[in-house]
Amino acid sequence: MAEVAESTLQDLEARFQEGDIRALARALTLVESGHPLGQALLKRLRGKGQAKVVGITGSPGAGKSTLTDRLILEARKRGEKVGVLAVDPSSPFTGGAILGDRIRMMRHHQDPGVYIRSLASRGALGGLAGATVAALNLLEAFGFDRIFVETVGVGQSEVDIARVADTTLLVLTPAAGDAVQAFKAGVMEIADLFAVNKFDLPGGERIVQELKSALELSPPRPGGWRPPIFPTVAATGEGVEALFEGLEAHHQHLLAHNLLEAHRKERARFEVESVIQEWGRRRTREAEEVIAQVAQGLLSPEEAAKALLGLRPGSGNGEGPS
Ligand SMILES: Nc1nc2c(ncn2[C@@H]2O[C@H](COP(=O)(O)OP(=O)(O)OP(=O)(O)O)[C@@H](O)[C@H]2O)c(=O)[nH]1
Ligand SMILES: [Mg+2]
Repeated sequence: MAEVAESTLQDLEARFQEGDIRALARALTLVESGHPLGQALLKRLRGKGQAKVVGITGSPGAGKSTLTDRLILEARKRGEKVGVLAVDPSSPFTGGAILGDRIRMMRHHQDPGVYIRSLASRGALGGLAGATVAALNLLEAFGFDRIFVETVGVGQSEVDIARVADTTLLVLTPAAGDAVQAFKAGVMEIADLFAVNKFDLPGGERIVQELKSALELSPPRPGGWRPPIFPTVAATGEGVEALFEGLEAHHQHLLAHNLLEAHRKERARFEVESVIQEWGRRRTREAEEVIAQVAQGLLSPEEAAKALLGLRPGSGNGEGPS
């Protein structure tokens, strides 16, 4: 690395370690844009800090941001420093998400113990971008006690969030079909806790009963955890304190059963996979000729992949690199 970059890196790292919030903001921007300086900083900071990472997912408009806003209050009451990542899926029907999140969590902007950042999840095929996890690692290194990651549950992202967070909260509403959706998409298995939000609307009790029956049939979780269900009205704050206690109980469960380390390993695995995916995509974009040969039947996809990844032609069993 060039001399100038090294001193820039040292300067940024020093300010970051001093707790300068502008250094954090700068680092996040660097990481989000994939700038090498961001990666270099992250490498130095990795493993510093240990936050309770809570993933909050659910269908668009379920009240995730409103609920997060309330959960921040609960965390602050307990003296925790809180970081929030709101992942905008960049999809047409949540186009206003970033502005919405700002408005819904605005009251915290004067609070130096709270940092809120919206991120675009572009680049990860509708999933949680590797850059999001990098941002999460930065927040953790900055010394936040608790980090909330809000993602809209469309497609892959709720499965991804469960791999990245220690605790995954699925937000449902009495809206018709919400619970059914959850069963269908298999997100039942990834949620550690459920919030049935908008409990002020009709149908909440029914959803709770449906969830209970479904959970009785679902396989036991590591350490014997049984996902609890919390009725909430995020709009007024009703039920949020109990929900926060539930998050805390799950964290204690992870500690008591030595499960935190497995979560951290899964997060690392997710990060490595994200990098491999991104490299693979980049390689493929640059390899028009090889792709054309596959299209013409001159190469098999496996042969092409091996060539692009720089693996020996004979390696593996024909189904993948070994
Ligand atoms: N009736 C009622 N409305 C609520 C409740 N919680 C949130 N809302 C409203 O639901 C709408 C969506 O809330 P958000 O918090 O933005 O939902 P979200 O899940 O973050 O939405 P996206 O990030 O766009 O997916 C807003 O108009 C909220 O005021 C609740 O408990 N009851
Ligand atoms: Mg939101």
